[in-house]
Amino acid sequence: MSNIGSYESKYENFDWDISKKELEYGKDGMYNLAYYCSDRICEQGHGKQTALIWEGFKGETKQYTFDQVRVFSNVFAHFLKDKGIKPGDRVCLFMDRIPELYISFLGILKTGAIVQPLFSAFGEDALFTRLDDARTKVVLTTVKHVRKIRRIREKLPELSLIIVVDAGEKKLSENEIAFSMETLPKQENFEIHKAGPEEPSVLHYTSGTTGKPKGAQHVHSSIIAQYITARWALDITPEDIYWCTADPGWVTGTSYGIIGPWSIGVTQVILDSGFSSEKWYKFIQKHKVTVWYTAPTAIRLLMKDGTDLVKQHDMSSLRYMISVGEPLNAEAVIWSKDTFGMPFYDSYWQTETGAIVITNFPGMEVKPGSMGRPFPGITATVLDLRTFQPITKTGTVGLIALKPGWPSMFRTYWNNKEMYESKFKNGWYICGDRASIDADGYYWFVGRDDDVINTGGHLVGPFEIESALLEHEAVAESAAVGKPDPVNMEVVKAFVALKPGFEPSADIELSIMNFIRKRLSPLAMPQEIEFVDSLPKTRSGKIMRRLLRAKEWGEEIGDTSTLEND
Ligand code: 6R9
Repeated sequence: MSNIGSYESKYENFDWDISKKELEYGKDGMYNLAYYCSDRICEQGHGKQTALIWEGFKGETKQYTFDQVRVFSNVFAHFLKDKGIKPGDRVCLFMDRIPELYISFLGILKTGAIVQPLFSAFGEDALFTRLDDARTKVVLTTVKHVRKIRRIREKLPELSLIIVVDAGEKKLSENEIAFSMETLPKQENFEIHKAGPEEPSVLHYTSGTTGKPKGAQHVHSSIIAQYITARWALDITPEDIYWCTADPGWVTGTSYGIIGPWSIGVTQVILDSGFSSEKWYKFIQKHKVTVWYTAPTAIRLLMKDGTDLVKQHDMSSLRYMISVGEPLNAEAVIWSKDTFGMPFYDSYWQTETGAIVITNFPGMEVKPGSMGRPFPGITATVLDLRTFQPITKTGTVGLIALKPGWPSMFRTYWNNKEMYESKFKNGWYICGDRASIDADGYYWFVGRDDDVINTGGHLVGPFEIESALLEHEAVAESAAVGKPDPVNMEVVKAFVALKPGFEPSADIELSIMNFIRKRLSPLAMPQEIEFVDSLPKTRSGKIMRRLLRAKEWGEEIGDTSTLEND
């Protein structure tokens, strides 16, 4: 199925130069990543290939070739340059997943400005914090979202321009400009800013466990890692139809929703619509999606709606399916294998790493519940929790750590060098997650460094408890956190959302407890189950255990600006 060689041979013989050579990265002194995602594909003779097939929530569609992406991104670049945008200026993208979002991303980079993508669903506070921190100069947005910016504009003296990309004839406020990619004169040429490989490209805000969100700053040469991981870990070829379900407000939606795939020259499909299992299956069927990159929360929702629904659609185009963002429960891997005839492959990485770093490489044996092994070119380990030295004993839980130096690694946190430096210990970058490594070199995720439950001195990961809960027929979603206990310091408390057709009751609770008792060690057994309608999640679908935990401990909740339900 896979078109990639064996993991071992790739890992041993790897050099980032392999990626540079394939991309011809740096030819004629060109390091600007936008060039490699549009102009270069056209120069190679693939300008007529479809780059983007877009479907809106009403079912309307639009389609663009690589040549149109090149020309329209030039239109954006000219426009921004005419308005005085200079290399290094921060330009924010604040819109739904419309074609302009993907195309202007490249247009902004072509000018040498730094692109700052934000979720369009952010409220004013979330928006303000990030625009203020980045000292953003321009926001590109739409009629639907411009009001939120108007309300905070007074407090943002450096925000000099708001560009509304779908304003048409609509009347706008002062210092707002209507723009239309399709009606402005086509721009065959634009002199792309000759960025150096280390010049800033993308600024992605990520919420930590404490304090304000931090801007992870990436550079143009990140494409070296994004290209080769998209080729090898996502197994994308130019012949595929690729669907990444992530919003570019989240790093997955840029690294693997724009840069990686378009540098390969693949056709991408985008669905700008909320989640619905049926809609998703219909979308795959209609566009004959071959490679599908999504997240565990979505997979669990698909599982909830059952296998029959899958069988009612033609899924035969699918060739490879990958997951990211959260632990992929073994149950989901097994379900996908049974249902689609192939498992979801897990991939692990972070906003800070810019690209996949640990993954189930195609062709590699998948161990359900494991994240896989380090991507070629990545030196990974787990460090002892106290000494920060690599752990040599197989199966011992430690901190996931990476040897700095891979191309897509963030270069700093915007305006926060101190926080950046605090992420390094003994020459390792500390990811902030805990895992163990088995005898075959596979990584087994335990939890966020701060999510691990310490009960009576025993470390228990929420993942195994949640996986056990999910196997019960009534459980749709679950989260396990530590709650205070006078004897054991912490005991496990589980939050559970039930599937439709099940109501919370003492009987269900007993049935779940009895069910998981067989699967968990006594230490990991929840002392309590609380039934909830849904779990608090970030916009990228991660369960915010720290919120549930903070409530149990009566602590401050901290930043919740990426909460899905706020
Ligand atoms: C790409 C992305 C990073 C954090 C990371 C970890 C969790 C991501 C995971 C995973 C278990 C996986 N995470 N992938 N946990 N298995 N395959 O998600 O970036 O939003 O910065 O989150 O997400 O905790 O540290 P980001």
